[in-house]
Amino acid sequence: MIKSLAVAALAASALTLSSCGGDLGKEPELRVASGYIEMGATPDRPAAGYFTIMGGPRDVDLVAVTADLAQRVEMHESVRENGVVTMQPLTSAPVPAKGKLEFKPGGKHLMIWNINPAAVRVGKLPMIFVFSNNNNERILFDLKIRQASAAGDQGSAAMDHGGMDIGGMDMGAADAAKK
Ligand SMILES: [Cu+2]
Repeated sequence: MIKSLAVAALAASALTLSSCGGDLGKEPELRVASGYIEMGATPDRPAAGYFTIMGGPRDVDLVAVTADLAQRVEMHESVRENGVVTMQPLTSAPVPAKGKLEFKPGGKHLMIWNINPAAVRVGKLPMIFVFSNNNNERILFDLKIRQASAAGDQGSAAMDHGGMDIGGMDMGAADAAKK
């Protein structure tokens, strides 16, 4: 947690430096800048979603991401401890003022179950990003859908998420053990 805050602070300061030449005096606007979905290796496995959100004038939290054309969307964070990657559900993620929030392979990510086949054919999934400001401001953004990396193409996203799926199964087993 402390580590991720430090990373966010670094990202924020880098952004401040790089934007010096450009939009001086212009208010930053909270927005989804980019993103994509990578399908699971097989249809029964969840897809992974990654994106970058640029912060506005104030700190806010991303509190949910939803899609009408998917059965379920969850925010997760993968954490490596003692060489083992597990993932934890996230209820919110901070978007620092004038900074950015990144969901990327090996870190925070979306897991998306059962995307509507029509959306997969079109190659994009309309998503709703819900924030903690302005009575839960909603930003609509289409994430492009990519097929899972083929076996010959060792895409880091697919590899990382393969590890996380194991973490998810472990979590499920732990839940079952409690009952
Ligand atoms: Cu996950």
